[in-house]
Amino acid sequence: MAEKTIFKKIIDKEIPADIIYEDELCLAFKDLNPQAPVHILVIPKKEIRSLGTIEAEDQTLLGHLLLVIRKLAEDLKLSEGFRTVANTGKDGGQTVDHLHFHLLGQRPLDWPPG
Ligand code: IU
Repeated sequence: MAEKTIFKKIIDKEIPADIIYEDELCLAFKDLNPQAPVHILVIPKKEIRSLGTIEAEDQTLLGHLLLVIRKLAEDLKLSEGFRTVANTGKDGGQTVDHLHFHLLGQRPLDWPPG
């Protein structure tokens, strides 16, 4: 068995996280190193490495994650806008090999990224 990622350990409640939303398919928790006043990570409970490895069977799950992001943005009153990022692979800056969407908001965000 491969070593569990840190996010899998959070899903399994082996290590703590500041969880703000959970359902049968996903989990949302505060990023430990926030880059904006709101910085949430939304992750599937299913072990998917990245957007680079999603399959057709994940279609409903992926749509669910986006709807959860929209709901969280609404609950967190990000009415001026927000950014959703999924870093993928080495060049994408991915550091944890479990699919995650960053939800960033409550400040104006620069573009393009570095
Ligand atoms: P990335 O897209 O793979 O670079 O994002 C990983 C994020 O996970 C990053 O923003 C970290 O601050 C965050 N994180 C965390 O919230 N808790 C942890 O234990 C670890 C990373 I390791």
